[in-house]
Amino acid sequence: MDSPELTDGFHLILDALKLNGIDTIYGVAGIPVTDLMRLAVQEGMRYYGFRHESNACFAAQIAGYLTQVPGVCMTVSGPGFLNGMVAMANATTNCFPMILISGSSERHIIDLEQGDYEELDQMHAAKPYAKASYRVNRPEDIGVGVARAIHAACSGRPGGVYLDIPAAVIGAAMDQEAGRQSLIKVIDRAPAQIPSPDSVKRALDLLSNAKRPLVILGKGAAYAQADQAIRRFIEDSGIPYLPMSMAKGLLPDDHAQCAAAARSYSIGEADVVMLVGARLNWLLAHGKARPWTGNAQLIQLDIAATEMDSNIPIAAPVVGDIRSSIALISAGFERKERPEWKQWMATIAEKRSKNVERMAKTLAQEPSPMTFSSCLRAVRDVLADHRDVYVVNNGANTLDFGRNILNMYEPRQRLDCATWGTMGIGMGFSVGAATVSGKPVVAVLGDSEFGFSGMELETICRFRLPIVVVILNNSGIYQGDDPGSAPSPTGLIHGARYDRLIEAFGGVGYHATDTTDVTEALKRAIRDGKPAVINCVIDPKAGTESGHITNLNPKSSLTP
Ligand code: ADP
Ligand code: TZD
Ligand code: MG
Repeated sequence: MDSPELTDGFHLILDALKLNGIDTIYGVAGIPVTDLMRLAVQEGMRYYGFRHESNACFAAQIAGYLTQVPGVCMTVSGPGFLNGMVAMANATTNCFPMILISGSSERHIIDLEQGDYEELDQMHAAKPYAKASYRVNRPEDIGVGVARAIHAACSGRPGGVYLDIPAAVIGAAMDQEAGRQSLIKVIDRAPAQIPSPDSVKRALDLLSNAKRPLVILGKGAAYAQADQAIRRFIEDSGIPYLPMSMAKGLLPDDHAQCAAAARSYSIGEADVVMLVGARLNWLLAHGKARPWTGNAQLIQLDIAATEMDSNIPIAAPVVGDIRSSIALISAGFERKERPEWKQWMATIAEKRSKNVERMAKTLAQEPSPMTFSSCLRAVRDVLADHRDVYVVNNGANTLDFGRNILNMYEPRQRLDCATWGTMGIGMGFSVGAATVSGKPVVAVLGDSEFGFSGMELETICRFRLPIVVVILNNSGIYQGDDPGSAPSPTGLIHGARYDRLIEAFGGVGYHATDTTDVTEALKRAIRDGKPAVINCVIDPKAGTESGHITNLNPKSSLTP
């Protein structure tokens, strides 16, 4: 008798991913997933091997954010899994869809704590930080496990999902046909969630009675990929809007209705604020502290019902997906002349011009050494001619100045630490963005931020990715120490030549001491399309402690 054709966990995992349109894996190899990665490559999937799981996991989640298909990160058990967990928590906090798949050790040894190789109860360890955490205990359940992970990652509010696959299951064989039939092609990853007609009417009533309405666009709006509908609603209504950092570019930053350069004024004076995929968290002072004045009634468009009233009362909650919600609000919105709104927009535009003028004066200065402002102005001007570039921006001052100075013109092309203030996203996000978009990436990073993931320079050189890392090197976290003094808690080494690090891997290093250097180097690096580092020497005293959130930093009243 012929022996039956067999398949095994290795093949079933990859088949389940491929069946669901997942063709890329980010990870770090080792027991028990090494052969899984080899097989993935053999079967035509893209595998990007990193130097640390955190960075692989950051790459996966930003791929998920950009494509709405969950990014997949794969790690070994125990420490490799835990290395990925900070990034997985970051995905959940930021509502990015991703799946972390880790191999795990022998269940019967783990559960009796008998000391297996890389022993850890990973499924339970992941639970507090994941939107969902599952374990597959039999090869015939791999299909269900992957399908459930996809649903959990993408439906409703997206997030990070953990999928635990013990080594024994990865290696286990089963009948090939039964295995094939056990796989599931997910029909609808993120079902539309239509808001109730009542909720839409309530929002429209509030809006039409407003005198000074304001829209705040968050990264939930960017994620929803309802770009045209959002733009049309804003333009048809004439309402001024503010983009949260990763919503920049949803409408171009130089749009006539952009209120970003009059942010405090517009929030403080608005009588109705419509939040579109933005939470009232610390980034919006919880809707309570300055610039909020208690003047505004709120409309909130969000897919998560539990988000409503989380900080202050929401007068018109609209629970649904943004594509559906915006379509209904847009359809119900009465288009007519509203002189009051025009006047309001004009006042904002006037404030904005004044602020822009003031900022232009600062930006035009050429101090030596460079400041954040002068260096970023040079970066801004080069990027204005390269609007397909994805910008990853992180650090403290580097982030705060970068958010204000670097203009975005296209949706979802600005990526940063966002909700959690996480340092270390720089290189992972860059790899994720480069690999899913095929476009050049310019990562504008603080020297401390870069250090969290700097070894991935080797990764970008190995895969020859078009990533240019611009390091704003002020010799420290927020500020640098005086030359020659003992290292302080915030100081980093003076005169560090980050440009030389990438040369070790065959990439191109540039050392920039003035804005002409920055301009020339960035132009060349983007044109070459090869991995590069531009080490920009910034005045160590140019930054402020904690950047723009000094108010969150406790200070002892007892020490001088
Ligand atoms: P930002 O940091 O830009 O202000 P947040 O991360 O705070 O944005 O808020 C994003 C919000 O968008 C979350 O509350 C999330 O539930 C919501 N969201 C994500 N995707 C969608 C979607 N497709 N439709 C509606 N809301 C969404
Ligand atoms: N660790 C992690 C994971 N996240 C953090 N946010 C911090 C530590 C604390 N931290 C910040 O909040 S910003 C920052 C750290 C270490 C680095 C700031 O230095 P930088 O930027 O060089 O990146 P600037 O331009 O010097 O301000
Ligand atoms: Mg720094």
